[in-house]
Amino acid sequence: MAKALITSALPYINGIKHLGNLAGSLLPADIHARYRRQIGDETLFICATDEHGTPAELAAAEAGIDISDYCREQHELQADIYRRLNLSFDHFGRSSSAQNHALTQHFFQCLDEHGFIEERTLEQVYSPVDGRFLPDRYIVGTCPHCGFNRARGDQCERCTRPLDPLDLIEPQSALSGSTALEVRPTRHLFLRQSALVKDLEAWIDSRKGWPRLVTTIARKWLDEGIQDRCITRDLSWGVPVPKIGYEGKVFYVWFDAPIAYIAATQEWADIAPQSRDWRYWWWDPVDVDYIQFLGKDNVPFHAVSFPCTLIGSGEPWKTVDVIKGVNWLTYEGGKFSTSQRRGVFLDQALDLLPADYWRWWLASNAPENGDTDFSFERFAADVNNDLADIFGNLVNRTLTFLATRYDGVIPHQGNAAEPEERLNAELDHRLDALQSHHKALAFRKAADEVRSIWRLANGYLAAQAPWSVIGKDADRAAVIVRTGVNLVAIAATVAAPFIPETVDRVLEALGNGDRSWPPSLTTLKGGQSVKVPYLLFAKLTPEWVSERQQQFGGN
Ligand code: B3M
Ligand code: ZN
Repeated sequence: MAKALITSALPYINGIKHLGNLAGSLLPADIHARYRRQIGDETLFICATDEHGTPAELAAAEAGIDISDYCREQHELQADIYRRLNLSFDHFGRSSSAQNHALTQHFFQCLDEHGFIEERTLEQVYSPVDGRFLPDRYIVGTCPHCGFNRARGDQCERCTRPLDPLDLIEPQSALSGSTALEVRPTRHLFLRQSALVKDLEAWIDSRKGWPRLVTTIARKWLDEGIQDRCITRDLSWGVPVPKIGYEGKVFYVWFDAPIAYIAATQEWADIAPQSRDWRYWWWDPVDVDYIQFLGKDNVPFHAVSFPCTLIGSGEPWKTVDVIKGVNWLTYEGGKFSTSQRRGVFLDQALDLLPADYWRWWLASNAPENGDTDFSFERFAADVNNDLADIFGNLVNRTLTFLATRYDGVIPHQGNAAEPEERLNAELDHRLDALQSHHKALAFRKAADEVRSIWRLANGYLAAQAPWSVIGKDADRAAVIVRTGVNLVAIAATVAAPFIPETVDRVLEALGNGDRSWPPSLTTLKGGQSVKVPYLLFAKLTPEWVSERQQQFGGN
């Protein structure tokens, strides 16, 4: 039995996330975690809110609440939404936890002892009007690389390049809008990533199975030359820097956020210390497969920065095996934007439809080989076809036929014949393909294969037509119906990682909670009674689509 450690990029605390965040990391991580549990692997799925940094401070200031209250409320709000989306975290923690404070300081001390920390005096932007330094997002201006005019001091949202606030053209304070900015000296700590380049390169070379997108981004960073990285900030909200002379400064959010993958595992272990051991997963572990899920803008931090922290500590920490990075989900031809409230946010999505509609569409259209555009029209067309016509119909017509003609009891007569053998062979082949797509973390292909299995089931029933055979050959009709009910169970089982809530309802109707792998055509036997689940998926009408387009400002 393999062991799978799975993390999703930590959703940032300021506000409810949109469909793009779900598609980029949370959902693929959940599908993979569910699949690994299904095949019997020992699985730990960890996530947390990423709570430090300037956007949180700015949002709390805007809302007029204390930053720690703000984060607590926002954490609860996000946790509730992820529960409703059936994201099966073993733990959803917080980067502001006591565990993360302690662990972040520990990593810093290790790095310092090994000579990887260097003090430098920096010239930083100071705003006399605001009475403070303006790190990162406290300052906005034009990106020197691509000309984007709302670039932030830490990273350009358009070209994704990390920035130094002093790089910005025509900078201004995000707090007061003041352009009367000065440059003043301030002391900061740097992680000497340049001293870790050899180790980092060897580490990257030893990784296998990274998607090309991720390898390309990591290589580009290595080729451009890894820079030393400033890991402290003149802020008060964050993990305090445990060094004399650094009172009142905290670590940079991107230093402590990935450490929270480990710290959130410690939070999880602290809930039941007798039965849970975080070291089992993170400290020199045996045979753990560690997979990180994230959007492409987060790749540099996971392929370069965080590994530098772990490797530079000199301690036997688990590093990631595969980084599954994906492209963007776009919204009706443009970008999703949290700051501009453009797109569909997860609370709105859940108000419109149950989680499985969204989960299915986002997985079966995963932005794996390029960006994917979400539009309500495409969404409705796919949902109607895949979920209502193909899957819903398979379940409904099979189980309704069983209910009306056999009183809901699976018949025992008859023996499987040539059509069932052919079906079985085809099914084996498709289940193998599905497995290999899951192993390759190719979710779009996995969803395609699930759809093919649904179609195979529908095709078998259409060709064998039990409704016409029943009048001529009762034994033969019984075989077909029994096979059909098992096909429904298989169709549900293979879909369980994607649409878990619906699958639960179907398997419950089949009186069989078993969703283990591999599913077989003979699991459900004659004599067992079966119910018909209430309508699984409603069709989305053209009116629904145009109302949504108006509501959300689509085309
Ligand atoms: N919070 C994602 C973002 O806000 C970031 C991920 C952290 S993963 C350690 O872009
Ligand atoms: Zn740019």
